[in-house]
Amino acid sequence: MAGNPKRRAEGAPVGRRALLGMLGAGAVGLAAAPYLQRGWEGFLSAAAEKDATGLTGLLPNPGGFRYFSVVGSVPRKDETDYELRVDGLVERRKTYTLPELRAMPQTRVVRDVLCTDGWRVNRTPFEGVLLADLLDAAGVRSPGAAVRFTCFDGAYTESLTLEQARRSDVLVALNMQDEPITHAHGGPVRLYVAPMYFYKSAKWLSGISVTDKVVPGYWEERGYDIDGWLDDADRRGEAA
Ligand SMILES: Nc1nc2c(c(=O)[nH]1)N[C@H]1C(S)=C(S)[C@@H](COP(=O)(O)O)O[C@H]1N2
Ligand SMILES: [Mo]
Repeated sequence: MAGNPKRRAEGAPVGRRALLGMLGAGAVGLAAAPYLQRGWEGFLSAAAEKDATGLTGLLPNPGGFRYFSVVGSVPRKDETDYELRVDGLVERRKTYTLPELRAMPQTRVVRDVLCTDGWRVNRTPFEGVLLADLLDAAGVRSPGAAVRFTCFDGAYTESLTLEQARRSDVLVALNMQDEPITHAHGGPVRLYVAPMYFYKSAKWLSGISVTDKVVPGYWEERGYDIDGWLDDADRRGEAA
């Protein structure tokens, strides 16, 4: 973590913790601290050392990912109660259900996922609705210039400029690794901002609000760069 250019030392690990609350109550007290310090593999081995019950065998294999949440527990939502609200500086506010999002044209993006903590997962498919399509449907009005994202975990927020938000590799994602996004990965709907560090990809997405300027997100208020570009990203990108 030290020396990571995306994070200032004083802003670093405040409140950052793993998503163990979702994975099974028994695992929480056991392993939250080792997980933080050593990452998933460290967590698994630490848990295995202490756990004679076989509990860790029940934890899903994250396939190179680590699960992150800034809160301890997040309500589960599915097609019966999930809603995504688009509002702010738009002509037409709209609230989408999960079936409505699934019925819209879907775009697939396959890139490498990188977290500022240093882990990466290469060639990860995400699929969903272009954020640009939702913005077009809503009709951005003056002086709209940025987008603010809110989450049904009640805490996390993110932001993009309108230009970034309209890129053809920025999705309101419904699938990840060719399966519906799991709760632990931010399902049923998360943001996926392919050209930026994964902290930009807000999990449990519930709100998209057009604003007149960028409002710094949760980690950005705690020291992360608002500029989340990956080193190899094409910053001009392609508007969708
Ligand atoms: N709502 C919410 N979204 C979030 C986060 C979070 O804590 N809460 N963490 C971010 C960070 S730092 C990363 S690396 C990824 C982790 O996604 P994953 O848990 O699916 O691996 O989610 C991002 N989006
Ligand atoms: Mo991250």
